[in-house]
Amino acid sequence: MKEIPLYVIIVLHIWSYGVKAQESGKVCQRPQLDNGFVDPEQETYQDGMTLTYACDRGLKTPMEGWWGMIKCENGRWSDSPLCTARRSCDAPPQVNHATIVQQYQNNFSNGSKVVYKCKRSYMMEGNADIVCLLGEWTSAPRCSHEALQKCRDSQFQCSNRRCIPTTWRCDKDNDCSDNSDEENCGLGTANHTKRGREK
Ligand SMILES: [Ca+2]
Repeated sequence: MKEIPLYVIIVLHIWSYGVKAQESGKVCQRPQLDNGFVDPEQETYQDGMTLTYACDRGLKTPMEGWWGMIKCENGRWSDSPLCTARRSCDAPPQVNHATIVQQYQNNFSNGSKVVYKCKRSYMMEGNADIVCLLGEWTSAPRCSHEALQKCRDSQFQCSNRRCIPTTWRCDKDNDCSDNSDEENCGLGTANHTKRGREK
């Protein structure tokens, strides 16, 4: 068998050493951070190193403390550093015909969650829980009785889905509470009143 020349062996050694060195210590580049500063400030960071960062006056990191922390993990940062104006949320939005299961608070920290529950005979559309993400709540559900309530033949369905007796339509009384029973009443249909009649 022909012997492998010495220079080939040397080149292979150098090459494999280089690959190993690259694999074991992939460095991270300095992360992009607007409105804040990193510490320590370097161009590259070694694998496994933790970088702290802080935000300019009035801005906050997504974390609870003043400082944010990210770690260089094999060439990638564990998270993107971020400085935003707010991270906590005010009270969650009110949803008609729903209650919030948790106790009321004035301030909700980033990542906190509240759960809505529709009142009896109302059905939920959307997710029951919403999350506070950097000062904004994710979209809240709706509670409607649309699907549950269907009027009988002798009834008129209001735009708000309430059911009223058909005879209450076009009688100059707002029985639906959204006045939809008094809309589109042609001439001559609204000439009776039910004053004095029990509703
Ligand atoms: Ca009416």
